[in-house]
Amino acid sequence: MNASNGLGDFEETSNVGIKSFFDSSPPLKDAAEIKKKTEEFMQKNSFSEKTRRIVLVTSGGTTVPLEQRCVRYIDNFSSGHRGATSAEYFLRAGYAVVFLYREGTYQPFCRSLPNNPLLECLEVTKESNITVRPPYDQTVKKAISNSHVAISCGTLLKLSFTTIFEYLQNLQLIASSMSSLGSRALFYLAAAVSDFYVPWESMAVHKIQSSSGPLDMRLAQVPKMLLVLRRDWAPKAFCISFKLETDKEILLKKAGAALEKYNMNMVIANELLTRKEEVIVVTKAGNIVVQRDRTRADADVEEPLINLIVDEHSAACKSLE
Ligand code: PAZ
Repeated sequence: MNASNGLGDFEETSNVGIKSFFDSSPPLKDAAEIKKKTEEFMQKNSFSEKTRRIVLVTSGGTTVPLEQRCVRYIDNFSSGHRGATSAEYFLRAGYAVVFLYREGTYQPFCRSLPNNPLLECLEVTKESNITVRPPYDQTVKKAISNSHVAISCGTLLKLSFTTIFEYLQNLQLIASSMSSLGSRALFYLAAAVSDFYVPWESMAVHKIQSSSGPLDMRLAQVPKMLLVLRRDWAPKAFCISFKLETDKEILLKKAGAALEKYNMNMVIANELLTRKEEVIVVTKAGNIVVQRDRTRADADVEEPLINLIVDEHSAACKSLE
């Protein structure tokens, strides 16, 4: 089971494959509500401030359920750190951010909190009040206020997914609402998306029984949505996909191939073990190595990365004006 932006290496995407993927997927829960929220968000950020750009940041990994009443699923390593960190820097750069994240993964402004904030950060005082205990008090205050400011100003919309079905349905829905933004729309697709899945109609309904012996399972290939994203859903948008490999030798080759094949503006290449230190931005004009500032312990590689992207996106918007 590999994970990627839905860019498998072997199978071309046909409209038929994509249509049948969506037709056979279980309906997205709350689709009408998500559509309404997304459209309101686009409206607010398009018309209240003419120059505001909007980015969709996808974050975390998709699951592949093995049973319809799901007990078991295939998952991948992605923690959502890249997406959450990037969303913060896009907000600082003045973008409105739709943050499409895997349930339970890192959230913008909460990266420095412990995994179990309630139990570790809070304490009951003598007067039976609940307070945030040091040393978390400052971090929690900052996290709450940054996050609330972004949400209450209407510049951060958070939407979640768990399965590959939910992720791709959300992506289609959000991309379609963003298409009216033209070149002001940016797609930053950092989620680790399953390449293979079990089609809903061929999936066991109930828990698979171990008494039936060893499990043989055939996984279908997930259709390559980047092609339709580019071609049909949001053709004028600035599109950035990610490529993760564990073998340095093939990383740049595969990132370059994705750039061409899916007509991306950029592909961000990263290696599993060094992904928080360094990424390589692959573009048609050449490759740029981006590293975090190692003189600062708390520096993120996303800081120079998002600066670079904002500059490139600005230049692309200007050239299309
Ligand atoms: O989520 P995370 O911070 O643990 O990891 C980020 C990442 C490696 C998933 C991301 O940078 C990435 O490369 N996403 C696409 C992965 C792929 O090729 O499927």
